[in-house]
Amino acid sequence: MTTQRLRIAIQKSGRLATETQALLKACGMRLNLREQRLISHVENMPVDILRVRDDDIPGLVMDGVVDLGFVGENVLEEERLERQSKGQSADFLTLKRLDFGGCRLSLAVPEEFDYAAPDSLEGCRLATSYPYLLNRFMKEKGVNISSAMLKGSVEVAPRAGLADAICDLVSTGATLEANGLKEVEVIFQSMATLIQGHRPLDAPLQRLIDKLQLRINGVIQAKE
Ligand code: PRT
Ligand code: ZN
Repeated sequence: MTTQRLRIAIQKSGRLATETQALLKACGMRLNLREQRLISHVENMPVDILRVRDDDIPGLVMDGVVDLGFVGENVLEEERLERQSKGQSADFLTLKRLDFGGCRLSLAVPEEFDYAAPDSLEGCRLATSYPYLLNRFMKEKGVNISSAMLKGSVEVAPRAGLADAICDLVSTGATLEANGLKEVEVIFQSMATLIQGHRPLDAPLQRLIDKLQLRINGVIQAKE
């Protein structure tokens, strides 16, 4: 009988990659991620690391393809809302909100736009990579907008005449400023988070997850 291995999805490269890898190493995993492989075996634990686009991580966890995933809450909540709207399963457990990847999903308008409240955007078109989070917010506020889905270059859409305003991730605000935009509303606060699939696992794998969770708590506490 082959021993079962825990499958963990992490971002391959990007804003979460370095800190996720550092956290796993701090938990005692010997990672060898130099090669460009999709799956890497942890040398000293029954763990396989799957390195993918961050957008794929929530679905991989929700579909039970992997057991754990490290992902931004923005991407996670957008996927959950999309699946919910399509009647697809969107279950998962949050094991730990982490201490990196912090950002906010905000509405931003051109400097000269006269913004007072969300209803200032009535009838406007907003460019975003997060249509479900945006539409949930606007629905709550009772404001009718249309959204233009852009996976990248969202911040240039108003100047390019593609949209009146945007809904995008912000951390320092430098990108907005460089594009003549001002942040007017925060609609979602995000951190990186560790999630687990909802299906029960065999006892040895669940024990490994419990151990990992304790170690992550320890690593984060030690930094505080
Ligand atoms: O290739 P892959 O699909 O995996 O990566 P990606 O390009 O989709 O994502 P990536 O690596 O850019 O971001 C991964 C996650 O990091 C996001 O989903 C968020 O959870 C988190 N995060 C934290 C951020 C930022 N901070 C951030 N600043 N994601 C994006 N940004 C963007 C922001 O939209 C702006 O365009 O970075 C730019 C700089 O931000 P400012 O405000 O500092 O100028
Ligand atoms: Zn992505």
